[in-house]
Amino acid sequence: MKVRTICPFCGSGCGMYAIAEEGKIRIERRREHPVAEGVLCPKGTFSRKIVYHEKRVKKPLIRRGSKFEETTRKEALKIVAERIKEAMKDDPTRVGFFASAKITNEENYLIQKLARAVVKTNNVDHCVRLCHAPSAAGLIMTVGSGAMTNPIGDVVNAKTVLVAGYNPFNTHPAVFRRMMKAKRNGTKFIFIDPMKSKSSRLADIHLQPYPGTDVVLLNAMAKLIIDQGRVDEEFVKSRTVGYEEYVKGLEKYTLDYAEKVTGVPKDLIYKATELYATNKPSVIYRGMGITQHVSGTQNVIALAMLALLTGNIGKPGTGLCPARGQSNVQGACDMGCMPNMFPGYKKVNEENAKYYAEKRGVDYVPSEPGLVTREMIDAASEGKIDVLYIVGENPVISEPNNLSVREKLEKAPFVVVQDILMTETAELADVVLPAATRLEKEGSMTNTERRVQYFFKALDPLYEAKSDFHIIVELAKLLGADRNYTTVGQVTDEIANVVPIYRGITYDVLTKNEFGVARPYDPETGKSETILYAERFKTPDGKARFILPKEILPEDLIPNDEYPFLLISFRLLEHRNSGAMTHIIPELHRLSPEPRLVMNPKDAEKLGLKDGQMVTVESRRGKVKLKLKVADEVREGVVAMPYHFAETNVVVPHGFFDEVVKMPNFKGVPVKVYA
Ligand SMILES: Nc1nc2c(c(=O)[nH]1)N[C@H]1C(S)=C(S)[C@@H](COP(=O)(O)OP(=O)(O)OC[C@H]3O[C@@H](n4cnc5c(=O)[nH]c(N)nc54)[C@H](O)[C@@H]3O)O[C@H]1N2
Ligand SMILES: Nc1nc2c(c(=O)[nH]1)N[C@H]1C(S)=C(S)[C@@H](COP(=O)(O)OP(=O)(O)OC[C@H]3O[C@@H](n4cnc5c(=O)[nH]c(N)nc54)[C@H](O)[C@@H]3O)O[C@H]1N2
Ligand code: SF4
Ligand SMILES: [Mo]
Repeated sequence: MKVRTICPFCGSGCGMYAIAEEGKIRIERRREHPVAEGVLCPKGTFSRKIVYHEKRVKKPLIRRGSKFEETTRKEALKIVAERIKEAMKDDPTRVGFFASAKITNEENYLIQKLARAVVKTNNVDHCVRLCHAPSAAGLIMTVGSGAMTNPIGDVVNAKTVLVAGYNPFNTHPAVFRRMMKAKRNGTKFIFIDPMKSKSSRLADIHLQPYPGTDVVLLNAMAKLIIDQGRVDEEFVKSRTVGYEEYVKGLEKYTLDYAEKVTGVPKDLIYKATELYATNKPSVIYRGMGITQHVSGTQNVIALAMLALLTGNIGKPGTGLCPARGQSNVQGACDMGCMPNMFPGYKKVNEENAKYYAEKRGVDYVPSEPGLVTREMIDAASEGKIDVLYIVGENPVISEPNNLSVREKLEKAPFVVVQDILMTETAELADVVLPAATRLEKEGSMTNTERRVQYFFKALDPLYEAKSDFHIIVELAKLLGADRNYTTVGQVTDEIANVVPIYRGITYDVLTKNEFGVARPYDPETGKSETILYAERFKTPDGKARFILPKEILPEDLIPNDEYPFLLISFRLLEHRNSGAMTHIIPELHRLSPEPRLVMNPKDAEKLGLKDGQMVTVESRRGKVKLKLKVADEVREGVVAMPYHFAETNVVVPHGFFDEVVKMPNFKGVPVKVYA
């Protein structure tokens, strides 16, 4: 049967067809699909190989000593339910859930509903904590809501595109394709990235700051816009508040200061600022180079300030575009899989807790924020969490100082992993529940441009796998909840009813619109708000906020004589995140089978190191040995490793966080390198 599905990898949300044949899957392109446009990158095409892979978790497993034993799902879920009940009796916050950016809106909605309405804890989070949590927080503070303002196709309407800490050639090929189209039409590009990449070949101006210094660079750009009288005064007056205070705070950000801190020549900063502020409309795209820092939220705010100063928001070709990483990270956030947010970004507090309790027909849901991912892992190892339930995440690779995550999960009293594959994290679990892959289930997902799309099942789950939907519903019933869903669509409709930003996005609407609809959607007119903030911001008074971004650089994150380089991580086209889903696909794995350290030729020469030799890279927290690649892809003073190997997060220390959202400082780690 040929069905419409969505690629399971990045947040572009390319539509494709899947055809299940005897023991094989075929993927076909969808020429008419507005995101994919009939093109799929290699990961999309090879995603079919996961379904029949030998690394699939085939049966429920239960730990007996150092080994796993196969069991039935009934037995496994009974044990899990008993452990949860025991923990709940004592204190519901002794249970914690990792939801997942790889699963559907319905599944994420049900996980947080299970946590909040049944178990009664707000301990629910997911990989957004390692990804775009600062984007949501920073944008909510400034413009009132946290998603991309303009659709990806709108980039062709921009005259200038500012790309900060983002490499879409590798990470969102569907976005990059549109940027190339814009380039061919004469659009100018500014890149802010310490690395050169296939993406930055688009750059007319490329600023290569020291990692972690973006706030200083961006504040200097803002000051220059003001000093040169290039502020859109009408916009600032009618649509914003806090301008005067903000301007006062910018005094110290001269071009000289910015050059000194960031290492970017001041004439380049000048030219880039001039281009962004005058060659309008201008849009800003950004990624992990902006968010994965102790100053992640501040970086997000600093970029938003440029858009507010120049009125580059609320119109075609403008906007603030945090390109969301995983296929449904936007949806997992929208559904409230965060410890401090109910669905629809309603803050966890008394008032909103009452609203959700009423909507869910329960006596109460907790009004105290819960723990973030890493805090749950720590709490489990310290005996403060009894049951840690991890759905579709691989923290043993993806969290900083991942060797300590391994130790902590080994110490944790009871860990459940619900995954499609036997990952490094699943290996440490007490119970492993086999989940169905994307092609074995249905549901809705929300891509980076807020497009909510419904996809269908190409084949029944193999082995004893069940969809995450099915498993979570079964578990909730065992915990005494009333969950009489017979179809996924019933939950889609519940979301349309309960989650304000999904109002009207029912099963019926989604299945009738084969390319989905963007949220927010007006069921009366059948139209979506594809460009946000045309007239009002989503703040209570409708105005955007000027906020002075803070410069945050702890002493221990500044290079010194002992640790003279700053290490960053980046993504390869052929691999995905922890590598769980791409190292098992031979066609992808063999393109990059091992990690490498990229170093600038000048630095290599100074250290007497040669391309291809083995080197040790050592931070204050850990060291690994790997091959050296000498290339001018990276600026002097900086070294870079692809993220998709266990080695990277052995070196990245735990303990440096963004103070607003607790995002770990993945990028910009002082290290030494030696033979
Ligand atoms: N092929 C592939 N695609 C993916 C993924 C994948 O793993 N592989 N993962 C998905 C996910 S989850 C996400 S979140 C997205 C991420 O997509 P991107 O944000 O593009 O990811 P990265 O390559 O980690 O980081 C982007 C850039 O930030 C730069 N950078 C590092 N430090 C700094 C800094 O201090 N300042 C500035 N300005 N730049 C800096 C790096 O050099 C790099 O070029 O990709 C998604 N798509
Ligand atoms: N050093 C460094 N570390 C980083 C980053 C970095 O740039 N540098 N980036 C961070 C970012 S942006 C992110 S998003 C995180 C990602 O961190 P993780 O989310 O932990 O990594 P993934 O490899 O994406 O995990 C995917 C898991 O989901 C499972 N899965 C896939 N589909 C399904 C499904 O339908 N159901 C279930 N139950 N499971 C499924 C896969 O088998 C796999 O185990 O890593 C972060 N860590
Ligand atoms: S661009 Fe993203 S969604 Fe599209 S095929 Fe590639 S990985 Fe999949
Ligand atoms: Mo991500």
